[in-house]
Amino acid sequence: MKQVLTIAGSDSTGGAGIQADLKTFEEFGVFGFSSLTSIVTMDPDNGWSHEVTSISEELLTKQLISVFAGKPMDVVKTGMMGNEKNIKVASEFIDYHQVKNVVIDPVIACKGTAQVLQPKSVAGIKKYLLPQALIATPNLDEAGILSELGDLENLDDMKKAAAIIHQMGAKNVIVKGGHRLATDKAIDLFYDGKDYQVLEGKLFSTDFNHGAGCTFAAAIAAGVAKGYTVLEACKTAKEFVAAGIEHGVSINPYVGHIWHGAYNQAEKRMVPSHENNH
Ligand code: PXL
Repeated sequence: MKQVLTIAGSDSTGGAGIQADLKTFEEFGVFGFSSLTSIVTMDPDNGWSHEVTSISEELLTKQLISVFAGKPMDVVKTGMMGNEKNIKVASEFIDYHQVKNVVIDPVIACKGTAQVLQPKSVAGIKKYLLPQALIATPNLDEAGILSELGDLENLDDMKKAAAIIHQMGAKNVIVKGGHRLATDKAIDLFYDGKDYQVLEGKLFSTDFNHGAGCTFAAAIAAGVAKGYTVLEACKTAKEFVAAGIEHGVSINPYVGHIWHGAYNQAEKRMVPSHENNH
C-alpha cells in the first residue's frame, strides 16, 4: 500500500487541515500518516474567528521521527505550518529522507481570518518548501503574496504568478481561481514550466466549502502516490473536490464543510454484518 504523510495543522471541526487530508487519503485507498504543526480553534462567540496555536519544533520533530521509522513515504504533503521553525524542520526531514514527491499547499491565511501568517513564514515557505515542491497549490491570494504581484484578477495574472512561483523552485504549480476569481466557472491554472493548462469546472454557489483547498492538495498527493501524472492527479483532485462541495454539509450556524466522502458516496459504504445476516 502506498504511504502518504501530511504535515499540517489540526482543524477539530473536521473540514480542513490534517482531518481533511487523512479523510481524503482514505478515499483514495492510500495509507495516511500525519504530523501536526499547529492546532486551529474557532470561537463561536466571536464571529467564528480562528486562532492558530503552534506546536513546538521539538514535538514536530518527535512526530516526524515516528513517521519515518519505517518504509519511506511515497508522497509528503504540507499545509499550515504554524511557524518558521516548523517549516525548517519539515524541510530538513524531506531532504534527509530524499522524498521526491512533495505537494506544498502554501497555506498563508485561513478563510475567516484576514490575518496573514507572520511574514517570516511566507519567507520560509519560499526559501525551504517551494524548492522541494513537485507541485505547489496556492489559491489566488497565496499566489499573489508568494509572487509579490499583489491582487490577481484574471487568467493572465495567474499565469504570471505561476511562472514566478515555478522560478522559485516548484516543478509544477496550480493556481486555484476558485470563487475568488470573478468568473462563473471554477478555473485553475496549471503550469509545468513549459505549458499552461486551464482546468475548468462547475462553480457551485454554496458557502459549504470549508476544507476545499486542503482536500484538493491532499487528493493530488494521493493521486501522485497512486502513480498518476501530476496533471492527471490535479484533474482527478478537481473532480473529487467538486463532488465534496456539491454535497457540502452544514456543521453549525457558522460554517459548512465539503463532504470528503462524496465522490465515492462513502455514507453508503459501511454495511454492518448484522444487517447482511438477515
Ligand atoms: O483552509 C486553511 C486551513 C488549513 N489548515 C487548517 C485550517 C485551515 C482553515 O481553517 O484550520 C488546520
